[in-house]
Amino acid sequence: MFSKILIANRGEIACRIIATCRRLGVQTIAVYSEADADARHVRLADTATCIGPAAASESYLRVERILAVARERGAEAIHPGYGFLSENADFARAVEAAGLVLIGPSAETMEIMGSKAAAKSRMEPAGVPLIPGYHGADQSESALSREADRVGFPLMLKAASGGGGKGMRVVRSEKEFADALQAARREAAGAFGDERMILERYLERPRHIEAQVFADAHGQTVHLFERDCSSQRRHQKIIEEAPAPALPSRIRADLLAAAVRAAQAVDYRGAGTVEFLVDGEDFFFLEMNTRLQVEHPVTEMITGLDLVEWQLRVAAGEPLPLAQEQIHSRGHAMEARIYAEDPARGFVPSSGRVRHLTLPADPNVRVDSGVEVGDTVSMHYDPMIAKLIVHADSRDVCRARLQDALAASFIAGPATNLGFLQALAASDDFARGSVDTGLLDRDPAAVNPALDLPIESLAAAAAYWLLMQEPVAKESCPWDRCDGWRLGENAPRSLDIECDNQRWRVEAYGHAGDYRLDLDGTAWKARLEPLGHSRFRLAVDDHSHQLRIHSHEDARLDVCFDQRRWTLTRHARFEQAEALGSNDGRLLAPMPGRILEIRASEGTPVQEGETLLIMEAMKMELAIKAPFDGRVEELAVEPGSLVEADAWLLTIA
Ligand code: MV4
Repeated sequence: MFSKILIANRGEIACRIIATCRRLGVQTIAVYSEADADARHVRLADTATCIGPAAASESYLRVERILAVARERGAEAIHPGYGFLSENADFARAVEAAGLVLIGPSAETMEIMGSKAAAKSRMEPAGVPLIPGYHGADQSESALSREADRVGFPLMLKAASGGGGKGMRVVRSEKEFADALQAARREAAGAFGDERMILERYLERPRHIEAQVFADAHGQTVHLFERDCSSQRRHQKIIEEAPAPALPSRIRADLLAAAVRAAQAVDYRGAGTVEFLVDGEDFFFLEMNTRLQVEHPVTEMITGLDLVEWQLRVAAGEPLPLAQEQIHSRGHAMEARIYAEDPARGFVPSSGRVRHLTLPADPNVRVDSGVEVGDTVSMHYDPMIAKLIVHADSRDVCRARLQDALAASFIAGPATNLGFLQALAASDDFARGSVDTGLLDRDPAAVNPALDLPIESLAAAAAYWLLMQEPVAKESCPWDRCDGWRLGENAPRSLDIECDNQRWRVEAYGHAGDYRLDLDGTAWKARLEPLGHSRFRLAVDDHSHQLRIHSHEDARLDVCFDQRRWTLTRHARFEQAEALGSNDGRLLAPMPGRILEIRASEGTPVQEGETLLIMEAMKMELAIKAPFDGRVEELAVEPGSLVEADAWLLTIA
């Protein structure tokens, strides 16, 4: 075994590799970019060296710099993780030339699998089923057009040296072919510097099932069963699981045997994944990934093995730890990827500082994460924050545990796909195990329908905010209470609550978690009882429910109820009344509070709607905006000032 390795990666996978190294007594050298100086992988590693600026091309992709660090620090081997340099044959060659070991297959194997045409040519004689098509050398338009007619329509044009989803085109008829070919060639030339194409019959709704294989340098090759990764969006995987649901055992056995033959056909070494498209009873080779994959933990959960340990042993020249007959699959595992992205805005990546991070601390849930509270999710890298991996004896229990793990998770700061993951996990398609690769792109609303806000979620949010307003101590003194106490009877407290651009006005009576909520003329009896760890029991009229409330601490919270997640925002009651007293340009405080920030300065021009100052009132932030274009004439407060309701804040001329 090695005594010291360098990890040419970042984030959760670097942390994951360090964990196994620590267990095996292998020292770790981390490399990092300037943006990652305080990253978790840097903190966990035995030593760490900065290799350049944030952009990957100036840090994690700098081959010479990484090799120099490896030599200086005395690494014997380099683990490339996934992404970055992990499937780069030139890097593999450079590592070898530097007298180091790359934890992965040979450069030659990477090169073959980097080309769809070369890979298919190798698979054919090995008896690995291929999608009917053409991957020949004659790339003239007439040859391709003739082959297209032979393959039939619809067909798929794929860049011969492409990977993932780039340079692909579906062609539905002969008359579309010439234009599609031209467009695909142009795209492929731009993306890969190679305009060669292959043709394949287009499968409309295939499942993506991949086999984990392992090979040592002594001629042994085994599989570690399969994973189903059919739930994808724009080629980004979302939930993966093992075993593949509803895969007949005959097909599973054939597919796994074909995967082993595929690895043998390219003299594979180390951990690899053979991807297949499964269409009814048929399965076809798609491509082989010559790296450890993001979703490897589901395989670890069903086999009880540590794949990084196997990688290290095989790279160090040891034989595979187990023979095929000694490798068993037990139960069911699922992995959900939590991304910093905003499903409400077309899944655009979201970046920023992680202000709160709650991930399940449950022996049934494995959390692989590269991010901690206070860390920044940078737009320079993959937006994955963490992976939740659960295991159970059956798929149904596994799915239930995943749902619970998702509901228990909470991230404030960047937007996340947690609500989308919960919707997918709860969907009929996922429950049946019938998700195909195109489902989420065809119709995201199929698994994530816009649901009306249930009264339970609204009542939970209202009751939570009401409860939080009530002081715990000194309750006996009416002057310290903000729950509407008055001599004689309590006045209603009102809340303006927003969810998905809809607003509700709730009038509330009561205190200490026991309320009457008046909403659009209906009165609801709500009782909220904290159970700890974000769990609450909520009774609405005669029904009670367990649910979770996660507070963002900025007048916003997430309610997880009935396997779904709602994000609710509380608005200041007088928010629309920002122009109180605006006729004479004197802006007054809409409620008592504290001045947090002053954006305006005396004498400067301002525009209508511009935020002039921010105050904190009733635990909320409130922006005071200019009611019209003008100039700030006089500022009457300063940051930190405590103001009464209707206090004069500033004057605009
Ligand atoms: C296909 C296909 C249907 N028919 N090939 C997309 C990524 C690339 N690696 C291969 N891909 C596909 N190839 C034929 N002949 C559908 C896809 C595909 C897909 C495959 C796996 C996982 C997700 C996918 C999402 C859309 C399309």
